Amino acid sequence: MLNTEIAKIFYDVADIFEMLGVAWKPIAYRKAARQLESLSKDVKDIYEDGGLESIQEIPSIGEGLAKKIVQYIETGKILEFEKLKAKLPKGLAKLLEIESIGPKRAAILYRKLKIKSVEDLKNAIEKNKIVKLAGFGQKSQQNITAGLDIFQKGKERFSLGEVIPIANEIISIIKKVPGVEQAIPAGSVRRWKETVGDLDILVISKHAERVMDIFTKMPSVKRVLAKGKTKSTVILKDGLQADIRVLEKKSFGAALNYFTGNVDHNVALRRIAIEKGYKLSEYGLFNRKTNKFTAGRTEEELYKKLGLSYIEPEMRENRGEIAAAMAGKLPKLIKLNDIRGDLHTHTQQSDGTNTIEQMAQAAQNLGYEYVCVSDHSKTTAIAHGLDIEQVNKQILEIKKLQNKFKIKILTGSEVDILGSGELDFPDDVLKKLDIVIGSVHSGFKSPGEKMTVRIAAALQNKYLTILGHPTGRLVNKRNPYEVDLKKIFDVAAQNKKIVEISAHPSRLDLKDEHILLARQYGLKFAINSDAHSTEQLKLMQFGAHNARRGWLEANDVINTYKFSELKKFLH
Ligand code: DGT
Ligand code: CA
Ligand code: CA
Ligand code: ZN
Repeated sequence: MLNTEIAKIFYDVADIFEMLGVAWKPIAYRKAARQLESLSKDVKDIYEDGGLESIQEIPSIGEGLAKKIVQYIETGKILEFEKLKAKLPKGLAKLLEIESIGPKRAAILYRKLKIKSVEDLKNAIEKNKIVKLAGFGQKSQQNITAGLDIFQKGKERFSLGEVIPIANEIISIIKKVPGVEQAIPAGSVRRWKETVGDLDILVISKHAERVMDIFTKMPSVKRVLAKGKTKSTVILKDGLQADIRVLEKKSFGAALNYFTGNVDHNVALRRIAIEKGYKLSEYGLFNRKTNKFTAGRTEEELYKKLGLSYIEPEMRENRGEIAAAMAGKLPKLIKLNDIRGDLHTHTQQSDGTNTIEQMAQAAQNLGYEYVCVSDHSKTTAIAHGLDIEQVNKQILEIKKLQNKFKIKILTGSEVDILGSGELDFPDDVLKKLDIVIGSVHSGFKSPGEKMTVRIAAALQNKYLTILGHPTGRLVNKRNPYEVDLKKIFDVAAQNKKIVEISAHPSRLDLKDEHILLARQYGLKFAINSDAHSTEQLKLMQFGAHNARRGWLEANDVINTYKFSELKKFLH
């Protein structure tokens, strides 16, 4: 939708004006951006139906902004924004990607210390300069240092959410090359690891040269690092490195296994092969004495020959999966298809972009049996949280809408867990809702003990159903808040609370290791998209694969239940 694109530009413009010290414009631009995000109709349609005038009729959008929107609709660009961007030093915008540096602070750093890049920032910290700035101090410098650290680590690895669409596009290009029988991503992408170092693609084809030609000439390629007969490496325009290998059909399983990894899993497999009198390589499983090829066409036959049940890629991290496969005790992993509903979604009534009706329709189109509307509660002001009156109204609206739909629409709320551990709504409001998701949205830097007490208190609220994104971390951006997770899982289990696996690729919270830990407490999980638009409902796949990395079965996850079972469970 154009609305979200333009809103993003407006948010950026607001940031830039703020950095430049311009007074009221940032507020106006942000207000307009929020307004655009909450429109249910595409501005393009509004414009086509009613011209510039009808754009001007949108609240918070005056003539000036309306003209800019029209310019974007017609040309895909806003000239003034391009000029504005050019005014700023290039590195400055990068600073905003660092947690705990907003536009205001970036502006101060720029004006007072001439910091205009991440490099400058590093130097300033080393020279202890930020401590001395008015309004900053020791604590701020520490926070900025921590943010910088995560930012730099994040630059080395891409988030899976960025890589999957790129991988899919490359695969579809390669599959169209004449003679290609198979093309598939291997490596960390096939294991659905949350971050990716580089993309590895494996291909079966008799005409390797054709594949090499097309691969190195894709429009998305920035630089060809190596082009061989069966192997090439490129750097894509967004900085991701991609490797491709064309292989023989006969040993494709062995190669797929080798290049899927991870390395530790591979090493363990090789040891088992040796114990059994074989030699395992990317070319196949061979008899050690006679060198005779024994297996390698498929991964399944490889594992079988090694005396193991088939291990799904998401489990191949050498975290006990080999022992489990040897004992025939692997879990039967959950599949995306097992998911029957989404229990955490937002509408335009808080910070989403679509109406309840649109969200319900989209969820129904995905084949779901149920969907829960869980807008924010009032304390999350930046997300336009609902107050009590608005929640009551929303419940009635949902009841009315239900008649129009086959899909069950559950009433819910993503309620803030306040600093005190209380929930943001009184019990008599919570009581009316089908699902209450309690989430922490503030005080991320409070000491572990305090956070643990806070969340544990919330888990004791009778009406809380799900603990939302339980660690608050953001992939490549923010570490989990300090909290005693064992304690939290213990309290959750005692109080029969569900823990969430937020499927959004920027969250994936709980992360895989934490799912493995939570599992030991006998907890049940809910995998939720936390969709803020109809499109984002599709992010569920990231949650499902993340759950597989945490060894979960369908039965561990409540939104695989049929609606009747879910209802029983919730009571
Ligand atoms: P990444 O790219 O850092 O996200 O992680 P991977 O797992 O994709 O690693 P990558 O691209 O370096 O290599 C792909 C796979 O190839 C890796 O998962 C296992 C295999 N592999 C790479 N180097 C070695 C090695 O030295 N020994 C063994 N046994 N396997 C290796
Ligand atoms: Ca890789
Ligand atoms: Ca690689
Ligand atoms: Zn949410």
